[in-house]
Amino acid sequence: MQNQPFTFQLPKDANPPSVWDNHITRRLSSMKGQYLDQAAYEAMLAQDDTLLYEVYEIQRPHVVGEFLQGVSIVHPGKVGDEYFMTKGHYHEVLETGEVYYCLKGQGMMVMETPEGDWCVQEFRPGEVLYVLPRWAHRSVNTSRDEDLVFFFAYPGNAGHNYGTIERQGFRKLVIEQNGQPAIVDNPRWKQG
Ligand code: M6P
Ligand code: ZN
Repeated sequence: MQNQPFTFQLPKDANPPSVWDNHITRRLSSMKGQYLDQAAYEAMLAQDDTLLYEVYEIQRPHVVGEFLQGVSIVHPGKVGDEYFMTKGHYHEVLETGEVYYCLKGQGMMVMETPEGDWCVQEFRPGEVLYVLPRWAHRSVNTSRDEDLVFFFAYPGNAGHNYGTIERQGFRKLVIEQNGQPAIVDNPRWKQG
């Protein structure tokens, strides 16, 4: 780990940033129960445990005052009509936000709060997306054939709470309808 201030470059295409410590890969098998079309999910998994997304993380202490930063790449594809997406999470420390900067591709950030608010914002290259404290977040790649690539930074003490989303899902899904991305209610969303 660096003990001096440092700089690094962000990728212009789907390459990793010039500095990173952990390479996290998430495959279809880690998304059990998350996609609406369970039959399509099982059929796809039987063929191949497809790589859905990757995270290149710069290691920093998980403490107040630090920022955890990195680059994520969500690959294009669908399970049934539902686009490839990240697991999504709340922060363990709910009152912590996250900054995203879209480098490449097209997609959407699906967000919601424990109070019942929801919001979907588009990822556009060159734009910053700010996830407020208290908002669960999931990135979705809505492109047919291009990676969605973004930089992220969040407080070192935030932590990831995956359990809530694993149990209840997100209120909204992003699916392909008539060849276009559409935001629809998640019929399986349940409180708790
Ligand atoms: C973003 C950041 C990371 C996160 C990653 C993948 O890049 O929020 O902290 O790990 O997305 O999302 P998830 O952890 O929900 O799988
Ligand atoms: Zn987060």
